[in-house]
Order: sequence, then structure tokens, then C-alpha cells
Amino acid sequence: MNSKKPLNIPSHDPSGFDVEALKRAIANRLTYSVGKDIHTATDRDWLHTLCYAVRDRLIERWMETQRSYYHSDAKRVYYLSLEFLIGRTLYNALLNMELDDTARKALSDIGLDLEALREQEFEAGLGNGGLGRLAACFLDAMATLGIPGMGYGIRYEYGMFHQDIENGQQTEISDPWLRFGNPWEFPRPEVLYPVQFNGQVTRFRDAQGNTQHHWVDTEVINAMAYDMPVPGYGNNTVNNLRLWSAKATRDFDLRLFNSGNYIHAVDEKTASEKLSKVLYPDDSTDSGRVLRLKQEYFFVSASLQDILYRFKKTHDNFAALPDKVAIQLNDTHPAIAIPELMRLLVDTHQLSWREAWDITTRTFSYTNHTLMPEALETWPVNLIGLVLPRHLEIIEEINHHFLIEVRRRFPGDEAIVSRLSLIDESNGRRVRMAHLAVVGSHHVNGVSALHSQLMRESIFSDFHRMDPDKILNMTNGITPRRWLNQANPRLSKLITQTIGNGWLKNLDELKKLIPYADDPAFQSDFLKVKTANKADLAKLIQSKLGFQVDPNSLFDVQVKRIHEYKRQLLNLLHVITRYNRIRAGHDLAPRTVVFAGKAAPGYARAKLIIRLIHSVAEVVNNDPATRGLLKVAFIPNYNVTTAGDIIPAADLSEQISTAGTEASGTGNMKLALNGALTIGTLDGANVEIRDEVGAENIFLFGLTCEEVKALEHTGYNPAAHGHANAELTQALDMIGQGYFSPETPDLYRPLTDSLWQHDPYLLMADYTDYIACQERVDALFSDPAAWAKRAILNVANMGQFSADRTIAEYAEHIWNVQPVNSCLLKQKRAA
Ligand code: 26Q
Repeated sequence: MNSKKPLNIPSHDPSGFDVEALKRAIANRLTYSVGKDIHTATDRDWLHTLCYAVRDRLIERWMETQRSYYHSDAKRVYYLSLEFLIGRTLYNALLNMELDDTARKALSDIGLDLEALREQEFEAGLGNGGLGRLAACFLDAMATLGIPGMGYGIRYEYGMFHQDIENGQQTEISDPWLRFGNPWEFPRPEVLYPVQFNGQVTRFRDAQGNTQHHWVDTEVINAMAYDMPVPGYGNNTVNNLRLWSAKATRDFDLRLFNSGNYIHAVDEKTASEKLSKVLYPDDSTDSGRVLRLKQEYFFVSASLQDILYRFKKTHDNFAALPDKVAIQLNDTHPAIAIPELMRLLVDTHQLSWREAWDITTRTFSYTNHTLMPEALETWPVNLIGLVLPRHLEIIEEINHHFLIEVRRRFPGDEAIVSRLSLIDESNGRRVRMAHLAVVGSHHVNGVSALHSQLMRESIFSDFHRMDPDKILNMTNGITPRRWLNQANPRLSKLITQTIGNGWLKNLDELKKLIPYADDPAFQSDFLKVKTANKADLAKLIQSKLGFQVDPNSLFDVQVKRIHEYKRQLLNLLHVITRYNRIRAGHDLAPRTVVFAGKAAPGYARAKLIIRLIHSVAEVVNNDPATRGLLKVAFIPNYNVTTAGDIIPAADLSEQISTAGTEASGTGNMKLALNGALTIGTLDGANVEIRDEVGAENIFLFGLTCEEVKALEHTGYNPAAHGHANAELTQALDMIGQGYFSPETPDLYRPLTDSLWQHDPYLLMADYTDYIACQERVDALFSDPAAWAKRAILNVANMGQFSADRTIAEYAEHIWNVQPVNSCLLKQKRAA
């Protein structure tokens, strides 16, 4: 092996892109990879066969892309994220390679159905929600723009839990997505890095009189790489997502096996592999578990070792690191990378502190996704001292240098020193990970214009004073390939027939639809598409929930994690108000209110909200007095796949968070891109959606962020709002007094009590305006042409929210990277 002699291997069979070639590939893969024949192959065998045949067609492009990055010595971007919410891969890969029709034909020749096979695939649900899905959209956009980007994360054995509803209540079931194997991953057993934990730091002076630090007596766990290809759309670029899996070390084996207690030894070995076992299912509260900290360091350490190994293949010192490497921290979850890079440069590679700090701060940048205090990550100093003792020393040294600078800038102001310190001394000593991330990064960004502005004014205002150029805005975006082309084939086809397919790579081309907004023929085609999508969703609701909904009713959709600040309860107060009005004889337009979303398993109030939605649905859906004018459907297990089923069928998109709480939102963009009108507050990216589509094409209501602030200042009295509105009182009384839970009348009292007494998210203050706004929605919906016009204008003006735009901004303003064109392969394929 590995002889210096040139190897002599014939070139591999070319992987053809026509129907006959794909059929032969399927035959080969069924036999030689799956090991079955047509008599024994199960549906899953056929799925895996097809995945392998498709994957084969990615591999040459993948290797060629990686070779071109290497040969051009291009600057690379590494996106470090504890979450990648990828979803299913098969159809995405087919569409991005423009192989969907070929595959459909090849399969149908064989006697198989592509759509049926697609449904068999498990989704890679390695994320909680917005932040994880954003990472997946960014990978798609980087590949599509030809940017040398790579994702690093954890190959969780169990992704986001599966949500079941039993008696109206959420139960969590584990998600063993790898049980039948993952045809998209390439295990790289040779890419294995040791990661240390615990132990202690020893110090000594070397011959030059410098203090050296050794981190010793550690427990070591190996990180093994698994690679997943990330195809760009129609450009032959295939980037890489590298996920780490924990493996016990050999050393571990020998040490323990020799101790004579074989069973105990195997137990210990398994324990060390539990690091990559499961994704933490909390999306807004810090769970504070040691295992979570270990997960963070585990994947950060392996990723940095890998990044430095790749860099050193073409460089013999680290001075050029910031010119060749940009590392983006997706929230603070990977922020421990900052002291880790310092440790590698100073302790392992003997750079001076000054040189190392200069390199580190020119390499990292950090994205903040929340302002909510309970979601800001902090770790007890003692815990870090135990698990990562050398990192704690480095964090303290970073803080020491930083606070000297703070004191120099603000002489005599000890208050600002304690506010800015990386260590919070106020309740036990805790490391503020966000401060570490800000201090160690050259740029920090928020995810919508409003959010970035609030960062400057609130949590990072002192940092902003120190360095006004550090905080940037990079408004989030979504990939139109998955969220329009893949999720909504009917609308995609109509758009492409009308304006060509340039929108897939340049979403601004949707503006060409503007002249059609007033065209009755186009309006009618547009409404037909929407109705067909709604009929599909109605079928899904019938099969999953067992009742009928009317595809001609207005589909009112709120899909997102269940959280008090997102105010699913406010939506429900409208549902109840509507129910009461119908019972009182009002003639209201038919509505189907669709909810979907998961609650964190430990978030009791969010779970109670899910239960209340089901209780209300039970009453409303079965009361003949509603005359079929109102239905409530909670679709279980919201994930990337069900999002793709629901979003294309929405007429109305509920984006109703309390102003100032939702950093950006991305579901708002997905729904508008699919022709839903937004009802929303001026929060997160809703503000920019309004700017793009025009205030006349969006339903805005509620307090603005300034008004919220003012109210909190003057004192807020929720009960006053309650007493001032009889319908609100009535709805709250029904919830609180057991109208929807006659067997347990007090069940929902905690929800209503909290609204009357505290109402931290100001539902009571926004209720009246919300109801009035819903009346405007009804009025417009009664005029289909007027509605269609506004929905078309929403689609036409969504170009700004392509993840391609977002990534182009990061590339220019934060990463300083350029696209690399893999010309070689293009020439080869053209020939
Ligand atoms: C932290 C510590 C311990 C365990 C878990 C966590 C944790 C995990 C996930 C904290 C937060 C998250 C996820 C946050 C998230 O999804 N935020 C959303 O990010 C989107 C993308 O920027 C925004 O559009 C949303 O507004 C924001 O809520």
C-alpha cells in the first residue's frame, strides 16, 4: 500500500446521466451493494438502491470540487454548528443535479414509483428548529454559489425526537434515523482525532525561560468523521458536511480490559461513546448539562484539528491562517473554539500569546440568534475548570487582557467592567459564552435588521460602544431549491412557465411576476395551484387526524416551535373568539386553522398549550353549531418533511411573536415564498418582508418594539385589557373555567391566570388589534382576485430572502471569500 510507485488503475465506468445508464446503475447497485434481487427486495431496499445510484453521480463532482479547492489554495469557510436540520436528501439531490425526470422515467420503466420511494426515506433531523435549518439552507447556498464551504457538526445517533400526540398531549419518541443505515454518508475511519477531557494542567519553564502548559491525566475520546455530500444547484459543485461520531479509544480498551473486569470495561467503553448519542431538544433554555458542554467541546476540538491539518498540508506556519480560513460560529454553542484555537497555537505550536490572539480574532466570527436572557449560554466556572481546565485558564487570560483594554477605554467605570467581563460574578461565577464569542471574533452578526439593531442597543450595547464596526446585520434567508422547487412543484412549474427558470439561481427574477399580479388568467392559474395544494393537505389531515377540512376554506397556518413568545395562545384566542361569533349567528367565512410544532420536553407550559389546542379542536370540530365554518388541525411531528407538506397549502402565515422577541424567523419567508399572506407583528424579519412586499400586501397589527419597551417602562396592567374587551374575557373564562376540559375544569387555569396577572408576552395588549386585523383578512379573502393579486406580489418580492443573498453578504462582508469554479469537470462533461 501507499507505495511511491505510480498506481496503475483503469478509469472507472463513467456514471451516465441518461435513463438507460441509470437503470443499469440501479440493477448493479441492487445486486452488488444491497445484495438483493427483484424477488427479495423490499421497498426500503429499492430506496437504498436508488440512493446509491444517485450518490454515485455525486461522487466524481464531489472529488473534483475538493481537488479544485485544494489546487487553487482557495480561502475556505467552516460553518461550525451543533445542529444541521437537513431533512430528506434523495429528492433534493435529484433536483439539484436536474436528474428528477430521468430518475422518474428509469424507475417507471422498471415498474417502480419515485414518489412512493421518496416517502420511505428517514429525514436527518439533526436540529431543533430555525437555527439548525438555517445551517442546512446555508450549506445549499454555499454549494450553489461555488463557495468553498464546509459544515462541521455532530453525527447524533438520535436526532430531534418524534412527537406523538396521545389524548391531546405531546409524547416524545426517540428518532433512530440511522437504524437502517444512511446511504448518504461516507464513514472515514481513518479520519480520527483524540479529544481530551478533565485531567489537570502542569506548568514548567522551558530552556528559553518561557512557561509551558501541559494538559495531562486526561480522559480521551476519539472523534471519527462521517462525510455527507452537499450538491449545489446545477453547477457541478459538491461541498462537504463532516459530522463527528464518538468512539472509545484503543487505549481505553486495553487499560480497562487488562483490569480483569471485562463486563465493566465494556460498559465504560459504551459510556464514552454516548457523547454523540442524542441531540438536546431545547431550543431556548440552556439545559446546563455537563454532557452538553462535552458535546460542544468534542466537535469543536475535532473540527479544529481537522482544519489545522488541512491548512498545514499547504502552509508551514500559521501567519496566513486568517487569509485561508474563516470560521463561523453558529450561536455560542461552538464558542469554546476560541480558547481551543488559542490552546493549539500557544501550547502545541508555541506561538506567542499576541500572535495567537491576532490570528484567532481574525479567523472567527459569531452569529447571535437570540436576545432572550434565558437562552444566553453561561457555564459555571467550576464546571469548565473540571472538564476543560486549560481552557478555563485561557478564558481567564483572555478576560484579563480584555478588561485591561476596557479600563483603558473607560477609566474609573467599574460598572462597565463588570458588565463586560467574560465572567458573570453575580450568581456563582459563570462564563458568559456570548461575551467570549464577541471578544474572540472580528465580526458579530444578528439575523435581521431589527434584531441586529436591538443587539447594539441591548445585550451588546457596551461592546458596541467599544467597537461600533463589529456588529453587522446579515438578514437570514432560505434556499428556494428546497422551499419552492422541491416543496411546491405546482407553483414552481407555473412560475417557470411564466418567467423561465432563472429564479432558481437568482431569486430576484421573481420580480418578473409583478406584471402578472393583475392578470386574471395568471391569478386564476395561481389560485388553482393553491387549491390543489390545499386539497393535498386536506387529504393528509384526513389520513392523519381522521376529519375533513374544506379546501375552499382559508388555510390559516402557524407552524414553528411551541413557545410562549411565539404566542400560539394568541392565535387560539382568535379561534375561540371566532367560534363564539359563529355560535352567536355571525356569518363568517370558512377557516381551517392549522398548527404544528414541538415543545421542549421540559417546557411544561408549552406542552399545556399543545394540549389546549387539542381540547379546543375537539370542541370546535365536533360542534354542529359551527356549520363546518371552522376547523382546527394540529399536525403532529412538525419537521422538515411535514413543513414541505404544509407550507405550500397556506393562505395565511401567522408570524405573531411579541415585537422584539423573534430574532428573525425563517418560516415567515418560506410561507410568503409559497404565496401565503402574512399576518404579523413588526418583529424579526417581518419588518423587512413588509419593506419588500409593501405595507398594503401584509397584515400588520400589535405593539411595535418601541411601544413594548415603553409599556414595560410605565407598567403594564394586563387585566385592564381583559376587562375592556368582553370577547376577550369570554374566551379566557371558557379556557380557565373548563369549557374545553369539562372533566378537569382547572386544567388550563395556569395559562389564563398568567395572562390576567403577568402576561409577559403582552397577549392581552395585542388581542383587540389582532382580532380587528383578522377581520381585514376575512374581508380580503372574500375577493379571490384581490387576494390572489396580493399573494402573487408576495411571491414576486421574496428575492431578498434567498439564502444565496445572505451567503453572498457573509462572503463579502465577513468571510472575505470568493467562489471557486470547478472548470475542469465542466469541460469534461461538455466534451
Ligand atoms: C442551548 C444550550 C443548551 C441546549 C440547547 C441550546 C439551544 C439549542 C438550540 C439554544 C437555542 C437553540 C436554537 C435557537 C433557534 O433556533 N433560534 C432561531 O434561530 C433562527 C435562525 O436565525 C431565527 O430565525 C429565529 O428567530 C430564532 O428563534
